[in-house]
Amino acid sequence: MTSTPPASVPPPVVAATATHCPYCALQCGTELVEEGGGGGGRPTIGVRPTDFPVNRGRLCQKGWTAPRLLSAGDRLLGPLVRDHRGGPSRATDWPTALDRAVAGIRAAVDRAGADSVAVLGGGGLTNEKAYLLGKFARVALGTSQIDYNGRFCMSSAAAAGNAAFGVDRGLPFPVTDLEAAEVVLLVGANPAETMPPLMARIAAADLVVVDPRRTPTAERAALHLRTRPGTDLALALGLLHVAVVDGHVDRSYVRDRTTGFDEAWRHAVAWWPERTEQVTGVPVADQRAAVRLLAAASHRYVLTGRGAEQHSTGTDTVSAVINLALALGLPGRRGSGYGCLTGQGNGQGGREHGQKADQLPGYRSIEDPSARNHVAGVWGVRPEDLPGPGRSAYELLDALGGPDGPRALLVFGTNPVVSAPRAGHVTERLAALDLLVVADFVPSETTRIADVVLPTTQWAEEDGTMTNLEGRVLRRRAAVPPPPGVRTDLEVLSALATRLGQPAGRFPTRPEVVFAELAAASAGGRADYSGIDYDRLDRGEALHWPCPRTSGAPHPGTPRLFLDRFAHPDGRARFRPVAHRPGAEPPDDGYPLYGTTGRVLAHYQSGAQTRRVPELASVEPVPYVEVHPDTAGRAGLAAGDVAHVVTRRGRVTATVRLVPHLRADTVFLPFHFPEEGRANLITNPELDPVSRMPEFKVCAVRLERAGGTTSPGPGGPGGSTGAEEVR
Ligand SMILES: Nc1nc2c(c(=O)[nH]1)N[C@H]1C(S)=C(S)[C@@H](COP(=O)(O)OP(=O)(O)OC[C@H]3O[C@@H](n4cnc5c(=O)[nH]c(N)nc54)[C@H](O)[C@@H]3O)O[C@H]1N2
Ligand SMILES: Nc1nc2c(c(=O)[nH]1)N[C@H]1C(S)=C(S)[C@@H](COP(=O)(O)OP(=O)(O)OC[C@H]3O[C@@H](n4cnc5c(=O)[nH]c(N)nc54)[C@H](O)[C@@H]3O)O[C@H]1N2
Ligand code: SF4
Ligand SMILES: [Mo]
Repeated sequence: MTSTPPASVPPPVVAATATHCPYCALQCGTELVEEGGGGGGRPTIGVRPTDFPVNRGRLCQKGWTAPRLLSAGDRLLGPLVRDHRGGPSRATDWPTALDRAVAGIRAAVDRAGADSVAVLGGGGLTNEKAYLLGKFARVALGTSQIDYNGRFCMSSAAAAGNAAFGVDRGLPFPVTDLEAAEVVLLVGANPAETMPPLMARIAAADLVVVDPRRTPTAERAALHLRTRPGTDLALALGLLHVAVVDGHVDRSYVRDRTTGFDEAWRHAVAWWPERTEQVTGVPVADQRAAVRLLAAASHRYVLTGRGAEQHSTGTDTVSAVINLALALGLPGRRGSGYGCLTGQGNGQGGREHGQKADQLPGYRSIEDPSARNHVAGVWGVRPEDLPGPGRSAYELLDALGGPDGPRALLVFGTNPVVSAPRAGHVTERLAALDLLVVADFVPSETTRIADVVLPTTQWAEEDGTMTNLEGRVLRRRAAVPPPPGVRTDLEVLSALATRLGQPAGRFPTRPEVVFAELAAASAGGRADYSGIDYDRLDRGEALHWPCPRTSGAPHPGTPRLFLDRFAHPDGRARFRPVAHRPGAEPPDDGYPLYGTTGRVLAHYQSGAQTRRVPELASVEPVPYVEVHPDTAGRAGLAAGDVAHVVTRRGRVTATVRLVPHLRADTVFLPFHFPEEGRANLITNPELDPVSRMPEFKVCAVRLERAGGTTSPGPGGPGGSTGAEEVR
């Protein structure tokens, strides 16, 4: 057999590789096929959807174009270092780059101890990477200072879900259960743009959509409740009020399966419909219609998205929504339920394996002595040597380079220069570090200011597992070899750990080996993966956690949680009594409008990936702001004008897009754009007291023409819109 076949022999038929889309939490099933020689000797890869249950032969345009990123023209193909902060960066070899990173880590530790080194992870990392990153921080660095971008994404829903049900899994049922839904209430979610194939799963249902904007999802709704931003908590209390007063509470369910209804009701009793209308802007008739629709159906679901959650009131808001779902008797019932639509590809698994400041693998608390014992045993360290909880993501970023804050930061899988709230300030904090190390596969706005850039493999070049929004563990499979010069994140972590004096065996680089260790570390935890292995996944078993190891027949996994009991010791779900409070920054004369932010179909997150895909970049090439025509007119702005959207924290430059269906008191900015178009230059980092989630979804803004300022006072922009309605 020769290694190079003669030219006359046709190339071997390459079998398709079954894997999943790299982007969102739906994790659509795909097959990758080699389509011949691409640029630079790299094969080009074609993608096609599979009949996987969440997508059944569909993909959104991000999924269709995902392979383009593998051959991005400016892909990082070798490490970069900067000899001094702010100086030019230069290409180097791996040993030099790793030595440089480790020298900087050691210098920070020598100066101020282990907590002077911090780690920021991401919900796009595979389970294996997220697990090894948490272990690296706690064991190799010995730091408590690790958190991840899921804090900006899922943390409020997770806190509320844990409080209500005793465990938090985005959807406690398979996505396909939604196909039988007659009614779906979507609170602050826009799946028509953020998870398009999901719309086919809920196509048969009447949708009730709560969103200040008439989104493509709201266009398809039977009922659109166009709330004032930041008032979903009041709306949920109001809907509970209607449900109780109009006699729709499922009394026997509340009696048999829950506790705390009376206390929750006491907080909703004063939210009669007229008051709710005044605060939320949702007409009384629509409140009643929404509850009636939900109450009349036998298969009904309530789902929340970031619009409800990314608030300083996010945890209480989700709790109020769950209270409504419990009163109607939905959670833990076949054909009905409550769920949160998780966001990033591994937004679910990413939060279970220990990259969150207060958690150890298996979704365990880092403060729980038995969890510490168990995990320390798996890691071969002493429990007393494991650090305690660290700062939450924004608090960590805010502390960087400050008197008690970390001096060095390692970033894996997030782009905070674009995606963190109050991004101008965060960028300054990053610049104040002594050392910034970033692992990525493309140049991001954060790699651009790093001292050491470590180039990594991408989804189609690596093996691993992801856990999708329904808690199902999925195999990511390598379809092409990585370009020479890049390493996997696992290899990077292992190389750093061994340079820091760790035994190599403690930081394995084979994903399957890491998974086996992760599974052992999770055993007995809330997210128990110990019964899952690559063989079972490769046989196509649909394994949803918890899936504990058994001595007899393998555990089948748990597609539906809570059917018999909730995860609290008494088996009951808990109503959580919550009272309304407004957002942290109400509009005033100087900043009379609500500013909110979110996503568009063509772009993903900070845009580091999708802005590099020509087919996507050309759909939405520039930052824009959605404005009601009347509001624009008052600010002297017309369609296509360049505007500044200004808050107390800074201003964004964006092109005006007139949207007649938008609330006149609200403007909307997508957050996918860099530089002066970063929506996060203006967002408010006020944190939810429980989840530490920042208030991405509402702050007080004013509009100005770029280059000239219009007077914002009474009668100025927004004069008769948001400000007065609120008062
Ligand atoms: N195309 C695309 N898809 C994605 C992503 C992406 O970046 N691009 N990201 C993935 C990730 S990580 C996530 S977290 C999900 C997010 O998925 P979604 O939650 O669907 O996305 P968002 O656009 O952030 O917010 C949803 C809606 O909330 C509305 N909203 C704003 N303020 C409020 C409010 O106060 N109340 C209510 N009720 N609604 C409000 C916005 O108008 C927006 O339409 O999407 C995932 N899918
Ligand atoms: N204003 C506003 N801000 C927001 C939001 C909002 O709605 N409004 N939403 C928030 C939410 S929900 C989220 S999830 C965050 C997301 O924001 P980010 O965390 O910034 O998300 P990404 O753009 O996905 O950044 C991931 C980076 O890591 C790289 N990357 C991807 N996979 C890997 C990997 O496996 N290994 C390595 N080493 N690198 C990888 C990508 O190339 C990219 O540069 O933004 C938050 N920020
Ligand atoms: S919906 Fe999500 S997982 Fe599916 S193709 Fe689009 S980005 Fe990928
Ligand atoms: Mo997210």
